[in-house]
Amino acid sequence: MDFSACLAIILVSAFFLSVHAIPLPCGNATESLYSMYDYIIVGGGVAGLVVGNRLSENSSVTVLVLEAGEFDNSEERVTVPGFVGQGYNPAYDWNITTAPQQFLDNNSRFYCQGHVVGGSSILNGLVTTRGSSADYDAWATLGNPGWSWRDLLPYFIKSENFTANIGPDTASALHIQPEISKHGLSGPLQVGYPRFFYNQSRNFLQGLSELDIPILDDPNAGVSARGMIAPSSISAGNQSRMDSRRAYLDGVLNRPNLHFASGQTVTRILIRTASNHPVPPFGYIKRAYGVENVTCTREVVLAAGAIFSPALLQVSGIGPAPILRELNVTMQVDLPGVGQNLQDHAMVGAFYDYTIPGLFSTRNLTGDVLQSAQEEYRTNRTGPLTAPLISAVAFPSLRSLVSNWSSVIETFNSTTPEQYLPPGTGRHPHLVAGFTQQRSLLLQLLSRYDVGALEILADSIGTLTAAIQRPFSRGSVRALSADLLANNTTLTSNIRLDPRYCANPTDCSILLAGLRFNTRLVNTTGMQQLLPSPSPPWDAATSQNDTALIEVIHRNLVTEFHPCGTTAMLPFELGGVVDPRLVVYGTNNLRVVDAGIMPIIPAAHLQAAVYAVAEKVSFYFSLPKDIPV
Ligand SMILES: Cc1cc2nc3c(=O)[nH]c(=O)nc-3n(C[C@H](O)[C@H](O)[C@H](O)COP(=O)(O)OP(=O)(O)OC[C@H]3O[C@@H](n4cnc5c(N)ncnc54)[C@H](O)[C@@H]3O)c2cc1C
Ligand SMILES: *[C@@H]1O[C@H](CO)[C@@H](O)[C@H](O)[C@H]1NC(C)=O
Ligand SMILES: *[C@@H]1O[C@H](CO)[C@@H](O)[C@H](O)[C@H]1NC(C)=O
Ligand SMILES: *[C@@H]1O[C@H](CO)[C@@H](O)[C@H](O)[C@H]1NC(C)=O
Ligand SMILES: *[C@@H]1O[C@H](CO)[C@@H](O)[C@H](O)[C@H]1NC(C)=O
Ligand SMILES: *[C@@H]1O[C@H](CO)[C@@H](O)[C@H](O)[C@H]1NC(C)=O
Ligand SMILES: *[C@@H]1O[C@H](CO)[C@@H](O)[C@H](O)[C@H]1NC(C)=O
Ligand SMILES: *[C@@H]1O[C@H](CO)[C@@H](O)[C@H](O)[C@H]1NC(C)=O
Ligand SMILES: *[C@@H]1O[C@H](CO)[C@@H](O)[C@H](O)[C@H]1NC(C)=O
Ligand SMILES: *[C@@H]1O[C@H](CO)[C@@H](O)[C@H](O)[C@H]1NC(C)=O
Ligand SMILES: *[C@@H]1O[C@H](CO)[C@@H](O)[C@H](O)[C@H]1NC(C)=O
Ligand SMILES: *[C@@H]1O[C@H](CO)[C@@H](O)[C@H](O)[C@H]1NC(C)=O
Ligand SMILES: CC(=O)N[C@H]1CO[C@H](CO)[C@@H](O)[C@@H]1O
Repeated sequence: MDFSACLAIILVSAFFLSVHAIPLPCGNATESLYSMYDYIIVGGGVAGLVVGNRLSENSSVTVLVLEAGEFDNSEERVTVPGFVGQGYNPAYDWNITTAPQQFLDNNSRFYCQGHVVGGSSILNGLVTTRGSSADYDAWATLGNPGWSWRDLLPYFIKSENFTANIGPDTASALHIQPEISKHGLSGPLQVGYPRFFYNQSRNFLQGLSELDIPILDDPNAGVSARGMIAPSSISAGNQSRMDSRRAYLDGVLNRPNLHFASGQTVTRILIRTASNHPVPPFGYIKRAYGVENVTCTREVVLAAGAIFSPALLQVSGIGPAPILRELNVTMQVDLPGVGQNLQDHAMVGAFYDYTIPGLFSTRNLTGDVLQSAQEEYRTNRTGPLTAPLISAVAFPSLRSLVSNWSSVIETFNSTTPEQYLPPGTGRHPHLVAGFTQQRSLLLQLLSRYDVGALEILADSIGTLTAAIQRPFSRGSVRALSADLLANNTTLTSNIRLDPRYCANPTDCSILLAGLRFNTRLVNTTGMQQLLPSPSPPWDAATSQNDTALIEVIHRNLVTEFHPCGTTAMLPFELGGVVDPRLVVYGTNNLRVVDAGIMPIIPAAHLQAAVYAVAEKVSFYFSLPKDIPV
């Protein structure tokens, strides 16, 4: 980052401590007593702001958060739930483009990620789902003691202030009967329901019931493989977006020991050797002593998200040896997993066009109708603009999607673990070993009745989107230049993001099963009341033609923007990057805390889990660290 800009910000901000013009030298046990900051957090998104808040609760430590983006201006485009999903918000986006998707149609995909204080929680769809207990039990099974559902539940609760906020009639019509003991009532993040629901949600739930998919009363209580009205990250009273900035930062900016600098793009972590005793297999343990250009720390916390954190590690000398060599950076730690194991929820929307006369949908929100909805929202905080784009969803199990579910599993089981991993660095023996374990877990999970395989998302106009929840494909992220700002461009043009959607064709087959399921769903009595009138390729004829549908999937596949897994919490021999306290292997004071640490993606929208992970690790900071040996 540019030091003069940082200094300017520091000087104009009343809440900053006086700053030493010359950074104090680092290098011995007393360094924290001399340093400007005890903790430097890179990235002020979901995880970074949680950690910044919790660490600075202790007034005896100093914390600096560096965020590349700026503060939003509380524009209605950001805060009003009804405007979510109506086009992206360019001012707050990194504008990433993926590598051409060779297993689809060879086209790149646009990839939204928040470049703003609050990160992607300023852009996201507000959907708040935790997933199933099985999702987190899988994390523990993969070699991460302390990360099962039971271990994480207290932190889901800690982050949340849940208010159902709906009347008894709506509650019973929409099956909203929360299990209060599984919810937080005093956490920073407000979670609740909007004051308006589109009637089509009822048709969707009825249709699911007709197909023997029951509806959950509380989708966040540990079982999620059913239909549901998902809660939203909105404040109950205001009916406006709740994000990590409003939940975790705005209220604590006046803490004298918490410094926040926006507009600061970190380009490298400064790393040196910590001791002269080598620890196999890492060699000399490394220590992070700052970022360019702020120095002296107790710890550096990387919270730049699943795409930027691994790229920052690589340019700082921590990553797969062949990539470090290509980047021509000094190798600090040879960690094959950095930037690998990328997982995401790929999706395809099918449009059935509800044509029943008098239907009210988001399509009606134009002209005078929009104007009066805006007036109603501004005056009363009621009406259609309180409703997010998506709240009616389902996470059906593979068994409930397709009758030949076991042959899908067998097809996958007949492949070898390395077959579909990225070639070269992606097939390092550690990564193959790690994926082998993930694979057997995936097979177990997909055989269960109570675990979702796919998400179906219903909007009000007739789109039923199918999103793969347990992908078998693995992608990668890598820095293309040791200088992330090389060629006078932004970070994003010096990073290659390749999700490798459907690298394993089983993923596209499961999406196909989802689209087939949708044709059954729109054919139910509940859904037929909406008079769906699909045109090709969603009409009856095409939807029976698998060849045609696979072509459509390849052409139309996009994403829920849920990147994770690229700095996985896994044992080192399984391609792990961080240990169960989220300390990077081979270092003694560098942590990663963001979606990248998820070893295997949960069948859920990710934000609730990221908040919980960050709450949990905040507790670990007070404990002595395990130096991995
Ligand atoms: C369009 C969209 C819709 C989504 N919808 C939902 C949804 O409805 N429900 C849900 O649960 N989840 C949703 N998600 C996902 C969810 O928002 C993310 O999983 C979550 O925000 C990830 O948190 P994070 O802390 O890992 O990263 P982020 O929240 O993205 O934060 C990373 C931060 O680091 C900053 N940063 C990156 N590089 C640097 C650098 N070099 N220097 C300084 N700062 C840097 C970024 O600007 C950003 O602020 C959505 C995401 C997107 C993009
Ligand atoms: C530790 O660092 C301080 C500040 O740089 C220095 O004054 C002191 O001599 C150092 N002590 C040791 C043992 O190196
Ligand atoms: C993304 O694009 C928009 C619109 O072109 C621009 O305003 C914004 O600054 C870009 N974001 C970054 C990080 O460059
Ligand atoms: C939790 O939400 C309720 C209802 O909106 C509100 O009254 C209360 O102040 C909130 N508590 C916290 C700690 O934010
Ligand atoms: C690699 O770095 C060394 C030393 O910093 C430099 O001399 C050399 O030119 C670099 N090579 C490339 C290909 O950039
Ligand atoms: C919504 O708009 C459609 C036309 O696009 C119209 O047929 C319908 O009656 C409108 N719904 C309401 C409730 O006004
Ligand atoms: C706000 O609510 C009041 C009371 O229900 C109602 O009379 C008024 O018309 C509403 N205002 C708007 C702009 O909808
Ligand atoms: C996968 O195949 C192995 C043998 O190759 C078999 O032992 C195992 O039961 C299979 N698993 C599933 C879920 O079919
Ligand atoms: C980057 O910009 C600087 C100053 O504008 C210029 O001197 C340099 O040549 C540019 N580098 C590249 C690779 O375009
Ligand atoms: C930067 O520019 C040089 C010279 O134009 C080019 O060779 C190199 O590939 C570019 N790097 C990236 C990351 O685009
Ligand atoms: C729709 O339902 C009708 C009768 O309920 C049935 O004959 C038809 O095959 C179904 N179509 C699909 C695509 O499931
Ligand atoms: C199915 O779709 C493919 C590709 O679009 C097409 O070539 C084929 O004729 C279709 N089959 C039938 C039976 O319509
Ligand atoms: C403006 C400034 O101080 N830039 C420095 C940042 O740090 C790098 C190396 O760590 C120096 O080369 C720059 O001069």
